[in-house]
Amino acid sequence: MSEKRKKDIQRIKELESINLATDDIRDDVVQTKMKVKEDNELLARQNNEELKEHKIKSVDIVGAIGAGKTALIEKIVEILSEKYRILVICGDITTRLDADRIQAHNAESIQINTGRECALNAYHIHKIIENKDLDDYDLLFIENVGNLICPSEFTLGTDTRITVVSTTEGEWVIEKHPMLFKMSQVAVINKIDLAERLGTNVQKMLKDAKEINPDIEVITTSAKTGKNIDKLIDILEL
Ligand SMILES: Nc1nc2c(ncn2[C@@H]2O[C@H](COP(=O)(O)OP(=O)(O)OP(=O)(O)O)[C@@H](O)[C@H]2O)c(=O)[nH]1
Ligand SMILES: [Mg+2]
Repeated sequence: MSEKRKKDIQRIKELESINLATDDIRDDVVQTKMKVKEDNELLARQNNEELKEHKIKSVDIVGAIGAGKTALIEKIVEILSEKYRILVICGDITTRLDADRIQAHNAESIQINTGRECALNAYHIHKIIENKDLDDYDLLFIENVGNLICPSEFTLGTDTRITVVSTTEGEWVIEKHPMLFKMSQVAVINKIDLAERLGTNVQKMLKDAKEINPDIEVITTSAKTGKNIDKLIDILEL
């Protein structure tokens, strides 16, 4: 085992020691978790290759509960549904609410109910794309389960990941959840229409995102008023 891997395992053991049962099984649990992550990465790469083979551009949207992920997708598909054949996959613990909202904007949508799982994984997406005729689509959006932590464990195989937070979550939300910003290409600070009334320090949020990931594109939007939705579409090169 390489020194780097040993260090990784030690770090995970320290971080997770409270959650893990007893010393004798701790190594096994850590190894299993790492294996699950590796397998997920492999499948995510396969998903991406398959989507690319069919010339499908793909974007997944992660973010806190209620930050406006579905509302943003509704606005985006409203604008793009004439130009692209769009498939939207929505992840939620239960219900078909988000898929139904999106379907009303002329985009085919599929709901995955994850039950007790707090994020989608590459296998969920793999199961859908292997059962679809991918020649029927140009663009895929995936809305993950509302959560700022779990989706960082699993990539899905999309070209671009967007992390969405909103002004209602307070100006510390980005600083407190760095993982998803590190692995995303775009950060959206939504509900900008409410920032003034709430007194949220949006400048701090913009600065935090850039400090965590200097390469990330950061944009403020309002899915309610439509502000900067066109700019977001430009950033996504759609
Ligand atoms: N004022 C304002 N409200 C918004 C905005 N975007 C979304 N909302 C509202 O915020 C609530 C949650 O929006 P959703 O789009 O359901 O959020 P979500 O991130 O998809 O939520 P989950 O899928 O449950 O995690 C709804 O009542 C939206 O109408 C915005 O930019 N401004
Ligand atoms: Mg939603």
